[in-house]
Amino acid sequence: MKVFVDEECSLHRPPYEILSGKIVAYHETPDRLLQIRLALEGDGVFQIEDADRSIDVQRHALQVHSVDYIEYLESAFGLWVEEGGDPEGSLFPETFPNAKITQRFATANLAPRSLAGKTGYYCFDLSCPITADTYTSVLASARVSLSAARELSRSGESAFALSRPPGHHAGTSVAGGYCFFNNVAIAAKYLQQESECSTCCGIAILDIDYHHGNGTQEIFYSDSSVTYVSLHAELDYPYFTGSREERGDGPGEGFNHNFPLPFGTEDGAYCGELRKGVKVIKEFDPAYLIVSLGVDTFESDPIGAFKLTTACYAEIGCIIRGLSKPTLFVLEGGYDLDTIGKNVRTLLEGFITGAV
Ligand code: Q9C
Ligand code: ZN
Repeated sequence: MKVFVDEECSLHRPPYEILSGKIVAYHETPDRLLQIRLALEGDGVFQIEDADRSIDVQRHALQVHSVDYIEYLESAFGLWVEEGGDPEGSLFPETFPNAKITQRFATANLAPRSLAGKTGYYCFDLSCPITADTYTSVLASARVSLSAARELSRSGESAFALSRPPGHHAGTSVAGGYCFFNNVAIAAKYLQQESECSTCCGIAILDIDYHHGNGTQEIFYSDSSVTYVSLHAELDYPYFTGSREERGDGPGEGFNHNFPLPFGTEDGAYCGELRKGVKVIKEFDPAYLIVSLGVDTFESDPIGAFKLTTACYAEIGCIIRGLSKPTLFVLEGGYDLDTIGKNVRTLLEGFITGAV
């Protein structure tokens, strides 16, 4: 299996995040990529390939994200430094447009004009500080998923986008949960445009990150050509999305499927629910499958509360293999550096070989 990488993915390196009221080291680090790469390379099962620097990433990102959001991400850090921000530091939101104070903006569909206003407007939490290098890495991350998607559309061969920052929390015009561009959504739009049948080309997105992919859900909520299926922790971050009742809207109704699971979920129960999600995808019969691959479901993940073991990742890979679709795996979360490499490798090998 080909694995796409880009060294610019490692430039984004915020020094800290605010978690449970504490300033803690940023969990979403470049070391995550390094550990996974070390676990995948060396024995010929995976071929590491550089993403294509000639891809016009912004053009493809515009199929998913609003132009004002993209321009904000590109310019915010420079504007902040002009206003006196620390060039070595990171830009955090401080004031959010809570619905209880935004009547004027909601009715007129206005974006705030001040930088501080925009910084709250285009972000929903404290997990997405912007540094001098953030936008470079955001582009690189999408470039990796586009390069892997192109491999799928050209060869039909499944591929893995080994990229960061992750994407599934990022919506049309909002960053959050370590995510800025929604890499799987950008890849899905790319695959639809590249394939002969254009927008009728059905895509299924299977999200097995520990957290609900609120951004992916939002982007495709009214779209019947993309089925979104997510397994995630109920009652955990991002708190306001991911219920079973969210089934899509308008023409997209019935094409959004959430499987919220309790804290402490173990291998057997997880795979049982995964089989249900996979059944939904089988019935939809997509041309391509995209997997939002997070291993923060692991028992020793520092921010997740499921209890999956490494053996379970082989079974997950095997269950996904059962769909027999050209499959694009895109990295999302997973924060235990000692096991992230082994767990990702075990899942991909389960998919390749079908052995548990
Ligand atoms: N109290 C991904 O796995 N902070 N993002 C959670 C919980 C943000 C996770 C706070 C977690 C984001 C891609
Ligand atoms: Zn996650």
